[in-house]
Amino acid sequence: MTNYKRLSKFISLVLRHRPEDFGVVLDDEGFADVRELFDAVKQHYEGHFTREDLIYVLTEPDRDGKQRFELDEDRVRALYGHNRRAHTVNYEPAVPPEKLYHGTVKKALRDIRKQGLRPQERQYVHLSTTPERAMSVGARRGKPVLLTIHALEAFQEGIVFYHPEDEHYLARVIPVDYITIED
Ligand code: HQG
Repeated sequence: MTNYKRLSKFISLVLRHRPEDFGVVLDDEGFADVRELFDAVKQHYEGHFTREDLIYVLTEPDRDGKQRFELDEDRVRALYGHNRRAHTVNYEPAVPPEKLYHGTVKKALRDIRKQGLRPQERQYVHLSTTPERAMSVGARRGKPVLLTIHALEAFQEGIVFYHPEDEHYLARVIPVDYITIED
């Protein structure tokens, strides 16, 4: 793993999952103070990374093309992916496109057919704007299965969507009525 990838994973751990374990406090929109985050990095890596390294990782898309963080002057947040045990992160609602996609694996299908998509350990269900990205998300867990989400119809019937960055939409739950399983 490159050094920047290691640093990016650590920042995701702090900002999405365990801020309090590293002395970082998040506000209602998930923002932390950059100084606090840098203190956590310094302590964890014993000075191995500079502030410039941190700013680079926060601002540049990763090698997989994903923008995971948002820097706003002296504040920073993870754009998505927050753990349900972390401080709840709120977003502005957004109108989704007609279709969105979610990649999952076969063994989850039984529960998804019963319950729809649920956030599991995260705060929101993560939906992709392209089938390709959804399949690569699903492939992290095994042979991927593509779900098509009839997002605009769900929105028109009251499901609230959020759009933290270009490739993701988020929702609290996607009822099964709006899901087509492509298998
Ligand atoms: C499944 C990464 C049973 C769901 C990715 C998934 C993404 C259910 C797993 C982002 C279910 C949760 C999030 C239900 C959903 N019963 N299983 N009712 N509803 N599931 O990792 O969407 O690279 O929490 O299909 O790229 O896979 O880290 O969510 O398989 O954008 O930046 O439960 O994380 O981003 O898995 O991935 P996850 P996800 P990063």
